[in-house]
Amino acid sequence: MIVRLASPKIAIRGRSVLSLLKAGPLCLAIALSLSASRATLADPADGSPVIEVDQVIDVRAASAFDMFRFKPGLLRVPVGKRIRFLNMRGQHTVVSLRKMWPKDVPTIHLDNMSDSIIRFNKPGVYPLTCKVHGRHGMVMLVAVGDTFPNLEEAKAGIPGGMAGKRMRMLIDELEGKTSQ
Ligand SMILES: [Cu+2]
Repeated sequence: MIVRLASPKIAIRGRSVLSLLKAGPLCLAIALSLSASRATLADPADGSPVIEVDQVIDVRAASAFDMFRFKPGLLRVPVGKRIRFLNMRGQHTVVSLRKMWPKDVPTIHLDNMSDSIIRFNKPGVYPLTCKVHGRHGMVMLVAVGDTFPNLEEAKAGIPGGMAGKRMRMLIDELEGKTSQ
């Protein structure tokens, strides 16, 4: 399988992935070739399978809130883990929720990428939304490590509307206030 950088399509605070690589990024995004197979990828760090997040449109859902989703909504991973973002159905994006994002970590912006890998190298909570469907509550939370230095700050930046509703549910789940 050919893996290539598609830096023109990925901008993290306006800089290309290649320039981030040179700068020693905290988040590393690699877009896989569109022709890449769906075969499970191995994490080069330890050979374990790369964790996958899908962006789904469930046409059988009773409401928009349930129709447009990241799957899973809450994802807990160890520091340094790679996450593969799939976008198999629909025109989705993966974008940092800036008001909740750790101040010292470059934000993420993937537009309509079918298959991308992002590595999270610092403990914390990383809230992501889809620009297109965020208003329906299409947000997710990546929780990296065992402690989350920016959690309280992130809570203060929870957006309104359906996105905020889902984000509060995810944070409650993270903090063990629900049993999902
Ligand atoms: Cu979407």
